[in-house]
Amino acid sequence: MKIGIVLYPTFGGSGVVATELGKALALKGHQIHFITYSQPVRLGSFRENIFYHEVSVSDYPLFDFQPYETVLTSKIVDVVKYEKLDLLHVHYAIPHASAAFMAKEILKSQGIKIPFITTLHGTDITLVGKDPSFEPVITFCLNQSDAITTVSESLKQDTYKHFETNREIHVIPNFIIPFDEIPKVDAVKRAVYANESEPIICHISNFRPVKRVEDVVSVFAKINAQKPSKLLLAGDGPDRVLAERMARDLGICNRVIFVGKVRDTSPVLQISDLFLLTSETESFGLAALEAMASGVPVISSNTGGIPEVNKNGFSGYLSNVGDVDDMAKNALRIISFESTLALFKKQAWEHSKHFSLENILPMYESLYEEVLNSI
Ligand code: GMT
Repeated sequence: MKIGIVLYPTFGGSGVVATELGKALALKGHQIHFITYSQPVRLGSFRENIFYHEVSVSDYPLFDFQPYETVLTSKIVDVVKYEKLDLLHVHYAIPHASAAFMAKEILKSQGIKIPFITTLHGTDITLVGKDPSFEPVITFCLNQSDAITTVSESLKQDTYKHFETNREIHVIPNFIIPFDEIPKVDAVKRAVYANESEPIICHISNFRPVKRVEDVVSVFAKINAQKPSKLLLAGDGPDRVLAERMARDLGICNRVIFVGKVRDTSPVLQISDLFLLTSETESFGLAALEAMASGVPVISSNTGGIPEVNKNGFSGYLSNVGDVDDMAKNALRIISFESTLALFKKQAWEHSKHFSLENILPMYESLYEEVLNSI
C-alpha cells in the first residue's frame, strides 16, 4: 500500500507513535509518505520506502496567523495525486482531520478517491477538541473519516461523551518494540548521576500543566526523605520553571537533575529504577509504556487510559490524581527492597510485551484493508 501519514513531528506521543508506525509499515514493504512541517524527531536517516514531504508556510505579511491548514491541505492533495497514494492516516484530529477531509473533497472533484483514517491521541479530544472553538469542526471531521481509531478504551468513551458521533471507533493501543531482555544498566553512565545505593526516579514529559509536574517533585521529595534518591527529569515545557522553583524551595536541588529535551529517551530509562507519571489525564501514557519496556516500574495516577497500560501491583502502582502521599508510599514499597525492585522491573518489562509492535501492527493493517475494500 502507499500510505500518507499526517502527523506532528515533535517529541509528543502522537508524533512518536505515527513515526514508529510508519517506519514499521515501511519495513513490511508499504510505501510511507510522511507529511508535516519539519522532520519527525524519531524518523532517523534515509530509509527504503520512506518519504518525507515538508509543509512550509511562507511568512506573508498580511497574515497575523499563517494558514498552516490550507498549506497542509494543498500538500496532501499534491502528494496523493503525484505519489498515487491509496490511503491517508492522520494522527491527532486538529487540524489534520479537517485538512484530510478538505483534501479528499478537492481530489474527489478531480475524480480521485482517497479514504482517510483519523487516529485520536488524547488532548485532541479531552482538552483541546471539546473546546467550543474547535468542537463543530472536530465532530464533522470525525463523522466524515472513513475510520476512527483511539489509543485506548478510555479515549473511545471520552470521544462518545464529548462529541455527537455514533460512528464505530476502533481501539488500537500504542505499541513498543520490545527488548529481548531487560536492557543492562550502563553502570558508568549511572554513576554520573547517582551512587549505587541511590535509586534513580525519572519523569519524561512535555512539562505541560496536564502532567502535574509539581506532583512529580512532591512525590520525589517524600521518597527522598525516607530513602535518599535522585530525580532525573527529561523534557521541557511551560511548567519546568515551576518544577525548578519547587526543587529549590524544598532544598533538594542537589538531588534533582533536569536533562532537558532528549531525542532518544532509552538511555535515560536504562539507568532509571522507577518512572513517575502523575498526570491529571492521559489517554494512554506512552512514556509509561516505554519505561516498562525498559524494565522500569511505573508509579502513576489512576486516570484516563493509564490503568489500561500500568497494571496495579504488577508493573507498578496506581493512585488517585494528586494523592502524592499514596504515590510516595507505593514508590517506597518498590524501591526499599532490592528483591521487590527486581521483581517489579521484570514484571513491568513482561507486561509491556502485551503492547509489542508485533501484536499491534496487524490491527492497523487490517483496518487499512477494511477501509480500502469499502470504498
Ligand atoms: O502527552 C501529551 O501532552 C502529548 C500528547 C500528544 O498528542 O502527542 O500525548 C497524547 O498522545 C499519546 C500517544 O497516543 C498518549 O500516550 C498520551 O497519553 C496523550 N496525552 C494525553 O492524553 C494528555
